[in-house]
Amino acid sequence: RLSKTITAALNAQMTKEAHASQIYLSYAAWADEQGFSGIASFLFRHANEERNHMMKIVEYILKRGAEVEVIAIPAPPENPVSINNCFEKIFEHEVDNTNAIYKVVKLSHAEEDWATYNFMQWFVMEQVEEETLAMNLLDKMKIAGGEKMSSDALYSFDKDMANASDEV
Ligand code: OFO
Repeated sequence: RLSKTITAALNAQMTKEAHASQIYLSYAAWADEQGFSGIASFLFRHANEERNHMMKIVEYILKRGAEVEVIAIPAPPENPVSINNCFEKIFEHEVDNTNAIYKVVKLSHAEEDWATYNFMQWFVMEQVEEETLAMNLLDKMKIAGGEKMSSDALYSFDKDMANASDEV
């Protein structure tokens, strides 16, 4: 059975995943408005992924017979100022989320809740994927000039992103 602290931590993480989904959603809409439909499509797909992460936690809490608490999702941060900045913000957010996940892992370890500890390992590995993905994209942009990327380079980056794999 899930303890009160673990239930609260999982609910908080569930809301964090929903928040991440909203962040991707808002950046996707922003990218689309800027004319970058490929990047927008990548970000919309990722918004769905984060929602799936949220559902994964909801299902786990329910499966363990504990209570799911759906609360308000904080508003996403301000829009990025450039495509490069967009992925920098995404990377920072993913690192932040990794730290939040580690806290749940730590807590489940401390409570010797091995089922939750095991459940959380999927998220640990998923964060490795997502941080690497964001880092790779930032590297790609860096090679193409980073903040000073030419419109040609941005154009082809956007085109690539339309069909880019969401996995590393
Ligand atoms: Fe961005 O990943 Fe969820 O956990």
